[in-house]
Amino acid sequence: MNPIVLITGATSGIGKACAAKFAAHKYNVIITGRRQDRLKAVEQELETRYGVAVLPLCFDVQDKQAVFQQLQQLPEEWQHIDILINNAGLALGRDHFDQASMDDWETMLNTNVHGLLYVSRAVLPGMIARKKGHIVNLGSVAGKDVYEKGNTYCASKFAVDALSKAMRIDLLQHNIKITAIHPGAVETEFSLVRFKGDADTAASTYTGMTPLTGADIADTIFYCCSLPAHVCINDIVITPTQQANGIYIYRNQ
Ligand code: NDP
Ligand code: 8X3
Repeated sequence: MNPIVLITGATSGIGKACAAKFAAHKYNVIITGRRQDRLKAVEQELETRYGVAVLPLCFDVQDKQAVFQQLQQLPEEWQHIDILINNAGLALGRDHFDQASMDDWETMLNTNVHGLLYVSRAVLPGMIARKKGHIVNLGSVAGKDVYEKGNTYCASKFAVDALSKAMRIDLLQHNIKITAIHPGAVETEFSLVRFKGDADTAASTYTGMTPLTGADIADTIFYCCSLPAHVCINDIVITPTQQANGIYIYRNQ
């Protein structure tokens, strides 16, 4: 039987690239997201191209009840989840602390932090029973250094960093690997979401530089998940060569 990976936020960007990478290596893939039409399209593409089984689950990771309802009622053949990739997440707005939207703050914290907590707790009992599993959390360079106008997005990713460390400690006894991946600029729909559909501002994020792609991050995650049972990569910060951290980017003139 093929191993199983569950990827949250697989309708776009890094999550979608991870789904393709793992499917190409004969994993059966559980893909999640809120956009049903996108899930259907990804499902069809993966099944056709890679001949693996795909289970699309449409829910909002902020909705605790929906998360547990969907993940506790998986069909028998999907219950043995080997790898969970907590990828669903977003930034909303880029504003000074005193001017940022508090609704945006709540959505970021509810998605990036609460969503990760709910999905992890829903998946963990099976991993604990089997004494085996690997959870990959998507942090960010924003979770390593705070930058101007990053306030609550940065805080949510600092929380992902802290939770990854905490999970690694508390789940040691259950033989569960925890890997945190902290990317710099990756060209996905991230900036379009952050700037609320303003395509010009979104594109300017990547002006004068060569950003990472979703596939770059998927390759890195797949590498971490392909290591022998006794090896765990704890933490990776990965940036474009033209980026030092969340603050310093060298742009071509
Ligand atoms: P995208 O916007 O391209 O993808 C985000 C994915 O998350 C989508 O599939 C979206 O699906 C899903 N998602 C968002 N909110 C929810 C929700 N409430 N419930 C369920 N799914 C949700 O961005 P990226 O691929 O770039 O981002 C993926 C992760 O990587 C995020 O956690 C982000 O913070 C992190 N990251 C991104 C970086 C970048 O520069 N791009 C750098 C560092 C970290 P749908 O809309 O269908 O629900
Ligand atoms: C996304 C990278 O630098 O825009 O997490 O915060 S950054």
